[in-house]
Amino acid sequence: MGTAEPHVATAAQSQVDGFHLVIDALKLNGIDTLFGLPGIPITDLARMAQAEGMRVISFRHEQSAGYAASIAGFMTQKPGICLTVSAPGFLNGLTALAHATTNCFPMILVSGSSEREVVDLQQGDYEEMDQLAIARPLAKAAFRVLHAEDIGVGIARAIRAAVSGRPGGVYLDMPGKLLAQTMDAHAGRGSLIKVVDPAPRQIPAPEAVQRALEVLKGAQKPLVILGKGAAYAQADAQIRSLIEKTGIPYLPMSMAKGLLPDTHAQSASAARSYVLPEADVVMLIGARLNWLLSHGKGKTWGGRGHKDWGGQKFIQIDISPQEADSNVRIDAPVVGDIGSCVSALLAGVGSSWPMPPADWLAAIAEHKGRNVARMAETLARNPAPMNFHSALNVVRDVVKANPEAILVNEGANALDFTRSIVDMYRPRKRLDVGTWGVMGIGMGYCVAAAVVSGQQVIAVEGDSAFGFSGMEVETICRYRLPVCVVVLNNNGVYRGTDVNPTGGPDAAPTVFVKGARYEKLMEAFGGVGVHATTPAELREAMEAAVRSRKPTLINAVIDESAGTESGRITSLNPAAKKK
Ligand code: ADP
Ligand code: TZD
Repeated sequence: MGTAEPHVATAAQSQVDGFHLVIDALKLNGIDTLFGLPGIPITDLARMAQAEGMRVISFRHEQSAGYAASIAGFMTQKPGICLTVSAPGFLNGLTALAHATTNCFPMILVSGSSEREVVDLQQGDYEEMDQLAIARPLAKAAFRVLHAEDIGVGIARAIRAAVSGRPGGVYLDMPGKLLAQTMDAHAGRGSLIKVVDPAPRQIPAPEAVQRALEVLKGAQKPLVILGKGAAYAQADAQIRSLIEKTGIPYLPMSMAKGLLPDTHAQSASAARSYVLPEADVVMLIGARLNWLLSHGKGKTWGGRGHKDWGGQKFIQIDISPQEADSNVRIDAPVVGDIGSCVSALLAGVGSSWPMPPADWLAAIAEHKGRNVARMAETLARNPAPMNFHSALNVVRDVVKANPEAILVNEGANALDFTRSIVDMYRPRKRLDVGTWGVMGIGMGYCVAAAVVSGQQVIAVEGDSAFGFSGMEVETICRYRLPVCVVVLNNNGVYRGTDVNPTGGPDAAPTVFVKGARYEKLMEAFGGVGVHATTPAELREAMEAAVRSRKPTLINAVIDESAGTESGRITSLNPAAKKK
């Protein structure tokens, strides 16, 4: 493969090629970073992008590059770009594209593709695949550009589709031939589009706001639920103001933790199982009533049977008009962007909004107090071997001392315990498995979080979860990123104690090599590896990592019998239900 030629070659002084039109179109729209993995036909695109001053982050697997792009989109409100080769590279990136769409993160998967004529006649081209057709159902939108003069429009459409309305994943197909096409440089420059107002504000209808305020006013036991849409919206001050002016207790969904500090007096997190069935009016802000909220019905919500409505009224603030009534009746949908909706509600709330009834707040405080005391007792124990609680007690302290640090989290028990034990203090600092509960986001998220923010990243990983993207520790070392990975190692998926019932030589399906030394993986690439078997060792290693900002992997060995099947969602397991 040829190396990147300087921007404009002599004979073609007045010509521009597809490569440069793509780069210039992205830069024109403030996109300065590409996450990807090179190969035919996009190697030179990556090289030229770097030569033109873009940050190009190369991964070891496209799935990690894709997850990086998706979370960069969540953090910045600009589409994260993932660049892949055709067919297999494209397919490797596709999981992340679907993940972005599912989680409402703006992302653009740009994949090189083979020659249209050959693909369409199925003549067996190198990495032949009808990528556009395959991407379409998994993306919010999918486009292909065939002519250099359309690159500007293609990228503009992709950006708008990714960030406007409900954000999502967009696929952009770039046949190899397109990148090498040339056109008149002046016309080329003129064909690029700087997208004006890519995510326009969507002002809610005044009557919808009024309706919501009336429902809220009638509440005896109001509750607000903040979802990751609220975190994405970057309307932090308005949201905090609405919560504090109304005095309504709130529950943050996982990635909305820290939107207000978890230590806030109005946080009802520690009384979650009390407030959900008890609340009479629930205002959802950027949160869907999907499985993570038990579909808004059933016993979690005080319903008698598992599909019964609990009797509460719902207000839902969401940018998607189709979201309301997806699971239960929404009495007051407020459709618009969260910043505009919350501002409109705030204006209606004014300065004399009555506080929620004192007995509701007192009952929540009592439940909280009891649960917090119980948790404190558990966290203070120091069992040998270490368990999830004694290890996470350390992480909790380190995050408290470093509130700007970004916490990446995946696993089953490793996820559930971290979510409930580790308090977050700032918005958008907790990045996790999201709507699907997908494993494999870990190292890709770490790379993107460090690249985008420059902040220290701390990843808390189940040992199984880590394995999905573990090779990216090389990427972390290569770019010298301030990432500290803590692998909570209990020798398997969920636990390491299963045995093969036949007595045969194969390990049980959930069990890994016992006593694996994950820290050596980091050492292999020049990072710091630590084997920690006590909370004191874990603490020392984490503090050193944060101090030095060196790539660090701490193999935190915990009790292999700690944890439950699937963590908190054992009940979704058909086999476990039968037991
Ligand atoms: P969680 O998993 O935290 O409960 P979800 O991903 O289920 O959150 O819900 C996020 C919701 O936020 C989606 O329904 C999405 O349409 C909505 N959303 C995303 N961005 C915005 C925004 N800027 N304004 C309004 N709603 C938004
Ligand atoms: N594959 C993918 C892509 N996503 C998944 N969620 C799973 C498989 C199934 N799965 C979970 O839901 S959690 C998990 C798997 C394999 C790993 C749990 O083990 P762990 O964490 O070691 O990461 P704990 O702390 O030991 O439970």
